[in-house]
Amino acid sequence: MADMEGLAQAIISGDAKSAVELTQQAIEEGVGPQTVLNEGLVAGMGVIGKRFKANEVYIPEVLISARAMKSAMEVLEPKLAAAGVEPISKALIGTVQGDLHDIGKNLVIMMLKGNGFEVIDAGVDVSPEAFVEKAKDSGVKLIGLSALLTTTMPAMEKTVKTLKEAGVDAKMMVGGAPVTQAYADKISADGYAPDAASAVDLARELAGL
Ligand code: B1M
Repeated sequence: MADMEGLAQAIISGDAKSAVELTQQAIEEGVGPQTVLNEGLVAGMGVIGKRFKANEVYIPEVLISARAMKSAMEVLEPKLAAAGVEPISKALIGTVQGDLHDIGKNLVIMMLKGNGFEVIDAGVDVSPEAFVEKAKDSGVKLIGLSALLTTTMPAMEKTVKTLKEAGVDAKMMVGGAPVTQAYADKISADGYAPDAASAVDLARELAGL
């Protein structure tokens, strides 16, 4: 029987092998990929986040959990993507310059893919100029910026400004733990989403769907 608690625990203890096995097992048993994502992977990472904040675990443990989550995500991603048929729109998403956090960004990407978007993953530590280049090359009409550090939020503002100055005609959505609606308004982004599920709703709205 699908073991979501065990999967969350595998993420917490950073056991990539079990995380992958339990993810595969759940999918084989017909558990929906979004349930596996929310009740297993995100739940486990949430616990690690709280423990990290309370100084109960440190960066190496967090990193090991993050790797376990990434491995399980590799199994889950095609299943989420398979839920979509033809891409309903195309988006470019990356973590801003100076910021290496990519778990939230990857979740947003997976959720968007699972909801029928084609997504170009720009990666992490993406400079404003690299965003401009990728946006122009791909012709996307939707760009997503993620930031997890208060110190990289200015890079988010700079990226929005640089994209606009370069004449990139795309809607820009922002997110990440320290980002707020007020900040999105301040930097003239087109929208803010607090989590991956709302990011899908926002992306649909900004894409005019
Ligand atoms: Co970092 N880190 N970290 N870290 N880390 C935080 C963010 C921190 C809050 C921890 C803390 O002190 N309590 C803190 C930031 C403090 C601040 O700025 N206010 C912090 C720090 C300080 C640092 C370092 C500076 C630590 C150091 O070296 N001294 C360093 C910086 C490295 C860098 O980026 N240059 C660092 C490093 C790391 C690791 C490498 C160890 C690892 C990252 C691994 C990886 O991403 N591959 C890591 C992790 C894992 C965390 C915590 C524990 C978890 C982050 C995470 O993945 N959360 C985090 C503490 C915490 O959050 N409690 C912390 C789970 C993820 C699903 O949530 O990313 O918020 P989140 O994404 C959500 C939403 O925000 C939203 O949807 C997602 C899903 O619902 N969302 C979007 C995200 N992007 C979006 C984009 C959108 C829309 C919604 O539209 C485009």
